[in-house]
Amino acid sequence: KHTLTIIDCHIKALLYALRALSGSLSIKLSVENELSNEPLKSYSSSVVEGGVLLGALRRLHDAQHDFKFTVKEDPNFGLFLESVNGVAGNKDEKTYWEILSESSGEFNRLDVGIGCYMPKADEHIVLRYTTWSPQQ
Ligand code: B12
Repeated sequence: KHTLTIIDCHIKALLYALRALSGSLSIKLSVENELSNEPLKSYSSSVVEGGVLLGALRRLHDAQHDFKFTVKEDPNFGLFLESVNGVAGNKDEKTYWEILSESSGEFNRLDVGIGCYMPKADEHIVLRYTTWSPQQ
């Protein structure tokens, strides 16, 4: 078991070095559902330097069979994240996927959508299924 842990560490270090060489950034992605008791899911993904969050979601989807998402094009603001892992936002129920960035336990909403936002290295992005209030 000990040897396996060491090998695991080396593989991680190697992957990290390869990503740095190819100009891609690692990010952490969490998916949480505020409206159900479903456990939080965490993934890691990567995006090319200067690339947008959509790229990290696509890469994750291609690599991981239990992560899927759909988008809808808005004529003014670009891509709207419509559903994650089969759960879709709904106008009548006022539910949607909120996109946040977490740092030191503090959560901040992104000020643009997935087609515009450029993640930083090692950023923790949170997709949170929640409801919107009337003033939002
Ligand atoms: C209400 C609102 C919402 C509601 C829409 C609910 C609904 N169905 O009515 C909810 C809460 C869902 C929402 C979510 C978000 N929003 Co909003 N929203 C608004 C707001 C205040 C008014 C929109 C509106 O009702 N217009 C009137 C109707 C008649 O026009 P409409 O074209 O049909 O409106 C649609 C679009 O605005 C769309 N929409 C709303 N927000 C967003 C965000 C993105 C990225 C996209 C592609 C579409 C989109 O939903 C509306 C209804 O279908 C605008 C501010 C503004 N100036 O427009 C921000 C605004 C559009 N939202 C913004 C943002 C950033 C977001 C989020 C990314 C925030 C986040 N970090 O989670 C999320 C989207 C996440 C995702 N899943 O992709 C920004 C977009 C900036 C940009 N250049 O990308 C704006 C301009 C506010 C701002 N200045 O920060 N939003």
